[in-house]
Amino acid sequence: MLIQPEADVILSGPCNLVTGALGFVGRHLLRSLVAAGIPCVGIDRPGRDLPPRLGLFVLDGQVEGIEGAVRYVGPLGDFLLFRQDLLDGPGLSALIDRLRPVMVYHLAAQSSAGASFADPSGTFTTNVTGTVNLYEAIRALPDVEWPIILSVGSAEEYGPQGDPGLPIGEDAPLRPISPYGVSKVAQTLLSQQYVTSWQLPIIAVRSFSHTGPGQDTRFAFPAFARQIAAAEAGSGPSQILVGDLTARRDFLDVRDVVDAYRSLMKEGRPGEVYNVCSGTADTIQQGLDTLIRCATTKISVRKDPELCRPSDIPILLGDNSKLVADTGWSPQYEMKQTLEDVLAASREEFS
Ligand code: A2R
Repeated sequence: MLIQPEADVILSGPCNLVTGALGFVGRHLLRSLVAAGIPCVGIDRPGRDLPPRLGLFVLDGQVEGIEGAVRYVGPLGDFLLFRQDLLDGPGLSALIDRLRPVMVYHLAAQSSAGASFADPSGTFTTNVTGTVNLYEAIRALPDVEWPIILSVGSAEEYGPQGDPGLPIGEDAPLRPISPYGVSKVAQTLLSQQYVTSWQLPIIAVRSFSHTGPGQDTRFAFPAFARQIAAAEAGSGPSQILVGDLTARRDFLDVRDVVDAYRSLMKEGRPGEVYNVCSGTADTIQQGLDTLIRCATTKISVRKDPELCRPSDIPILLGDNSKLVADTGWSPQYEMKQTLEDVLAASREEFS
């Protein structure tokens, strides 16, 4: 369906750009930005079919007169989406030149540490070359028009720190042990290099684990929740498969992560790195127990060695005091609520 461009309104003023817009965090971020009345444009790579629904947003169709754009509409407002691969440097530059965003949330990535062992090269290309292409596209704009950029890195950059190094502050040594972690170290260092060499206003974050409704089942809690929901619906076995449950992780709800990103765009200091984390760590077992307690049918658990990584970090516990001091941010969601929402989203699939 072709629609008339009210979309012009989005493109004619200062917009916020979200890379990786169709991903887990991108959807939650767009919902938050659109609800605040901010004109938003997302980009994500071409290839797969566009999802007809993204949370509260519904795919409305191509936008007449604006090549390559589709529009998602929702009760709180709309956003435009361009299919653009970050690895296509010239295409990306042309799009950035056309959009001239005032803020760029750079989320696009191969985002799974586990998957990075099977595809280290693809992980590196996407996370490092994709970031270079984005920064070069932005640098080509007149410097008075440079947007503030948020580069999203990961706690996987820290790797194992040992007990005396906990909680992990931003100055901790970087000891990544997955291809993903190494790629995110490179992304964060590149961000700092662009600040130093060119004064591009980039704020870097290292985000610890986060979950919430809509996360991919490559990640532990959505994978458990989906199996539980399938068992409840009689569509799957009551014995669920799990990986290593002993790892301790510092978990946040994705909606709190989105709030932290937005706060940093307002109050954060370009050139700085910020941990985004809760400051507490639980085992994956504890989260699984919470999900099982919420189940309406009896669930048993079997360990599947295939689900364990070749190397894993025993504990990631972050220090969020820099983020809190600079922005006043504090998390709003209890982990129990988050996990109930993850399970509720999985149940919808089977209803
Ligand atoms: O791989 P796909 O087809 O699912 O698309 C992902 C997209 N993406 C790209 N977009 C443009 N050009 C590329 N070359 C490219 N490669 C991947 O980025 C996906 O739609 C999005 C990332 O979403 P998720 O995998 O769901 O990640 P999530 O959880 O939203 O994480 C956001 C950021 C990432 O930088 C993570 O490394 C960090 O937070 O934890």
